[in-house]
Amino acid sequence: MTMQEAKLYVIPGSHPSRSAMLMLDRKGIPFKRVDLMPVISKGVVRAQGFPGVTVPALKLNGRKIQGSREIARELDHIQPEPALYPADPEKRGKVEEAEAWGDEFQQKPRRMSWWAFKRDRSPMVSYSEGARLGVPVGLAVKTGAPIVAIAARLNGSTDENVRADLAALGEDLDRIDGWIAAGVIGGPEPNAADFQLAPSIRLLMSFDDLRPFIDARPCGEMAKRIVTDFPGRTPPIFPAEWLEGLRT
Ligand SMILES: N[C@@H](CCC(=O)N[C@@H](CS)C(=O)NCC(=O)O)C(=O)O
Repeated sequence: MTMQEAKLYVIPGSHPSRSAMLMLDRKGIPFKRVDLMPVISKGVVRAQGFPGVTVPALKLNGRKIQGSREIARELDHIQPEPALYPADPEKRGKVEEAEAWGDEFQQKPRRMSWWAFKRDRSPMVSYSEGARLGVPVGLAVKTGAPIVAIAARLNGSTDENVRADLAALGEDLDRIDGWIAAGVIGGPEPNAADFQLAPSIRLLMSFDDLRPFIDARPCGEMAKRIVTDFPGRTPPIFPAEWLEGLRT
């Protein structure tokens, strides 16, 4: 079967979008990346005929596949090697469990990012490195206050939620380190859960406030190995007392 060129709709700096890009690269499937502006992306993706409003959204061989987990399964289906899921059902179950947890976990770095951008939009430019949005990134960021306000609201980026996310982060990272210790992720052949989790960790590490607590952990090492480059940097922004839980 001859493959048509794949088209992947993404938002610059979006962590699950990076998961999809990494998995396409892993399979050696060439694709055209279409960068979309957050919030505006919802309408574009719907207009392209996808059932939902989120990125990553992939057009491949006439099919429309939306969601990082769905994309992982479809890629293994159309091209089994290198496999994104283990053949052994028990091992596969564990990878799927870590992957599903990672899909939920995505919301925490997403919520933190919009919380931070609402306070200071200037770091947003760094997250759009290499993106082609159709307008200069600097201008998009300068005029982006309404988009940031909507995204922060839609993602529940309240002080209360972000504070709770930060308080639980140490435990979340311990859980990921536990999966590495158990050999579920972090092995020599990255699987769908590695690709799901690593970009979320890299997005967390883009915060100067958080990087020191993650860098030397097994999950920090794993994330740097799987995602060799991840754009963006946010200077210290969280109140010191919100980071207490990470210090202990
Ligand atoms: N968990 C899903 C959802 C992904 C998701 O929520 N993507 C965000 C970007 S990180 C999005 O499209 N948001 C719409 C917006 O920002 O307007 C996945 O892994 O594909």
